[in-house]
Amino acid sequence: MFNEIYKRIKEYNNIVIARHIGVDPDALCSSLALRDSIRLTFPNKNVIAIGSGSQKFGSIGNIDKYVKYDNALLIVLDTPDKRRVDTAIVDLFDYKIKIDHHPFIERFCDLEYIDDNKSSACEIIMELLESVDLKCNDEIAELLFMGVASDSNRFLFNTCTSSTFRLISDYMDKYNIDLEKLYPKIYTRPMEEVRLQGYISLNMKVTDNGVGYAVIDNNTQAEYKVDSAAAGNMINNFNFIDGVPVWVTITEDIRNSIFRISVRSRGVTINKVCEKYNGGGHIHAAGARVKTVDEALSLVNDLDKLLGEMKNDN
Ligand SMILES: [Mn+2]
Repeated sequence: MFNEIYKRIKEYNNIVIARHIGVDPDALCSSLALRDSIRLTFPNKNVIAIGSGSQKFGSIGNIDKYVKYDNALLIVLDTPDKRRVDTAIVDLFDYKIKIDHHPFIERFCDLEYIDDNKSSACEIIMELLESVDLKCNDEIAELLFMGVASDSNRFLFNTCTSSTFRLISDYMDKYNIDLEKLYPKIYTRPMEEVRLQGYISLNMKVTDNGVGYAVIDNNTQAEYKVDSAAAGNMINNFNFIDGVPVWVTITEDIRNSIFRISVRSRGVTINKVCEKYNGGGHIHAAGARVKTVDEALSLVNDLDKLLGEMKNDN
């Protein structure tokens, strides 16, 4: 499959690389790394990596403005379904390739490479670059490292396999990856977010069966001077709470009149519940969007029931 992907990259002079909305370091780094690798290998091609900008991750690299090319190849990274593709009008392209590590949702590309056992889209791009004649350099290697480190929450998850560590090791042998220089690019946060984290810690409620949840409404976001995206990104900071194997943030997004729900878990499959509420994701990291707090609390209740059933089974 990597050879087929490479063949298409070689064939097209205009290549647009897209990724999911609500950008995170894996989506951003995989698209910038693949763009820079294709540019390095084929300096005469037009290659752009598009999507809405990100202030938080601005220091990672520059996103390109969307250009409508004729006869273009679209490569969608880290995105399982068409409605979550950021900016690119998918149907405008001659040929479409998807490279993803999310559980399969729908087919919308001509060629789809999906491996949901992988830690990150960046890990798949690492393999791709090692398998075909696409070039790499220190900067590209650093981007790929950041995506793997970020999506695996610094190698916490079982998606990190011997193959992940072998790839990281290979890249560290071949390229200069400066860990102390790159971690601040993905982990530096404003003091307001740290203070909001304190608010969530103090206000998290825990259901009978161990679902921790916090509602971060618009007033709270205003009080702590954070936006809804920043508030939603807090979720990964609440792992390893004793007696709380599932934890949830419910963030009001007043601009879109919705509540964004982020769910994380240890050892509990939570994406199926999220799918019932206009969402989905990985088995231990998923999300949903609902219109009201009541719907969000109903999702929390479903997760609580799930934990209750698991307790009864044991
Ligand atoms: Mn990812």
